[in-house]
Amino acid sequence: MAEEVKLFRTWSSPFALRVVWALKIKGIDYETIFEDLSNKSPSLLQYNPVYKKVPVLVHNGKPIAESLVILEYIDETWKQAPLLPEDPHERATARFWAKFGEDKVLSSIWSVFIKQGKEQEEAMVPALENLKFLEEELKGKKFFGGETIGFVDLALGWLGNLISLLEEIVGLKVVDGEKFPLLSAWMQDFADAPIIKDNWPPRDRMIVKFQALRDATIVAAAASK
Ligand SMILES: N[C@@H](CCC(=O)N[C@@H](CS)C(=O)NCC(=O)O)C(=O)O
Repeated sequence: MAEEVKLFRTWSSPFALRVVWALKIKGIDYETIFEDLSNKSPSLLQYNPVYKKVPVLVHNGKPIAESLVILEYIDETWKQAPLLPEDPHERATARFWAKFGEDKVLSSIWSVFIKQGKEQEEAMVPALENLKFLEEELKGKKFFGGETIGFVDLALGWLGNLISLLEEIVGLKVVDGEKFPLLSAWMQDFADAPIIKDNWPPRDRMIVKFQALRDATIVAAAASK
């Protein structure tokens, strides 16, 4: 039976990009449905009624939501180019770091981005502490997955790009090459990998989008004080 694989996404969603990269790494053909999040399609609401968010992968009519859950599904369904290691402890460790990226790293970096002045300086402290853990985890490895891009790289991959966008918008260095040599090298190696590079949204469009998002968040925070 011919496989039917559909991906509901937006052009800029960092979470959806993880899925794009995973499908490309596995060499899976799929159809893309671009959503307008201000006017979500009935299909998206039907496939992800709980969160109503992208990405959603629909495989032979069956939906899977939440990007990290989708990555695991992809890895279990198409065995070529494995994303997770085989050993149970190594698999658990990979899931741990992906979760750490989600729970701690992303939110602490985002906090630096949407704050200003003294509050921003304060927000830098936990952000740098979290990045230090990632720096340690990269010791002796090119990618979090070892020699090749794996589950943790895809989970954190967006962050590599996001940090440099945010640094440009805010005019602040977060991942300093001297303090974080391994993380800096990883960000470069990840961004330069052909599958990643070829599926990255245009940087100038992202700058405009994230600048607007930052401005709106700052205005909303000031209004609620
Ligand atoms: N935890 C989710 C996050 C997905 C997410 O936040 N998607 C955003 C786009 S980047 C979205 O669909 N937002 C629509 C909404 O919040 O209504 C995942 O990993 O898939």
